[in-house]
Amino acid sequence: MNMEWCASLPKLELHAHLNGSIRDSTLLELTKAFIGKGVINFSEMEHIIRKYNRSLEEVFKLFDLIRILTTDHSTVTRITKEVIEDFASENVVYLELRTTPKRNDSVEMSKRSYVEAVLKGLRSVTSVDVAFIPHCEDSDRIFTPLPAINGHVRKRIFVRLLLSIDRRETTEAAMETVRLALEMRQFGVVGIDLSGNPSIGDWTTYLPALKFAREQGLCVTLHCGEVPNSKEIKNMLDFRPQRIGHACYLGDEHWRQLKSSKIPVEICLTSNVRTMTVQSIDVHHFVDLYKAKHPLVLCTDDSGVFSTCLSKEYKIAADSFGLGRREMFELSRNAVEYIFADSRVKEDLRKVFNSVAKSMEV
Ligand code: 6MZ
Repeated sequence: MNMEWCASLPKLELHAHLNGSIRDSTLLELTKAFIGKGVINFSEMEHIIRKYNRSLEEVFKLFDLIRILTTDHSTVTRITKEVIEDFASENVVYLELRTTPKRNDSVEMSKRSYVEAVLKGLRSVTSVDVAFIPHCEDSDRIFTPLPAINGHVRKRIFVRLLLSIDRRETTEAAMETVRLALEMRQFGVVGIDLSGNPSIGDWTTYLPALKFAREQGLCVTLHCGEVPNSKEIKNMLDFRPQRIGHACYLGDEHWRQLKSSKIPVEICLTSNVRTMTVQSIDVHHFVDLYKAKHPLVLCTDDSGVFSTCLSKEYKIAADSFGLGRREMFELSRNAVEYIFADSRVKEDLRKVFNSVAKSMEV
């Protein structure tokens, strides 16, 4: 499959972690600023960054290092802005960006001020139009090209936020995140994600917060089956989240349950292969789910950490599983039905796909 075609295809990104999606150049710049401060072991950082296939444990070590680099408000704002620009530049028309609100007393950061720094990042994007406030979008405008500046039609991207609960947190901290998400709904927060190192913690710690989120009308997505844990996988599927991410270690009974539930799966091909949660691309569960017509969506997970982008993920899927343009177009278009934003946004996105179907030769 032609990479240019994959890049020009309108795409939806539903599983992208902010701090995992930082540009390499920015990460390097931030790392350099810490040299000599004794906080970061530069050679350890460099070793992990340069390593191609990292185990899941090494990936989480890298996240701990990234967390040190991105602890102040202005850096959070900067990386948010850059991540949105990067997704928009490859024709992502809808981005559900997820991030863990962090408290850091040393820089007077609260979970709330962290999210405010993210919102500042959304507002500071100038190279594309960012629509993130619900009910304020003029639905005709996304469809009608905006006035050309120097011959270029401005790009437009819908952005919604998911607040993540880290599996290292307490029940109370998770509750705080959910309450914050509820207060921030007016600024485009649409749901809650449970993520973090899947080998630690017990997801039932967060069940009260997840139930509360759902009762209050927030959508919930869970990292499910990233490591073998049969009981947890079953309980997560029983909870019936609106979506799940990964689904690598499901047993036969889980597959039956998942398929009958029709819960959409966020598929992260490169992430799964690089962290070796799937043996190789040709045995990836994408094939089984795709053949069963199970709802699924291709995502990057951590485009910075795994040196990928959404267009690349589409190309990998097309090349590895023998899908043509028509199938890839439908795969991308179907994702509209699994977003957490409201029906007006869905309607706008359907129009986007209809408007380009002919020129995409599908
Ligand atoms: C589980 C992951 C993840 O939230 O600081 N995260 N959690 N599995 C994965 N697969 C590789 N990739 C990223 O972004 C970074 C955080 O997202 C979660 C981890 O908690 C990581 O620290 P934010 O913006």
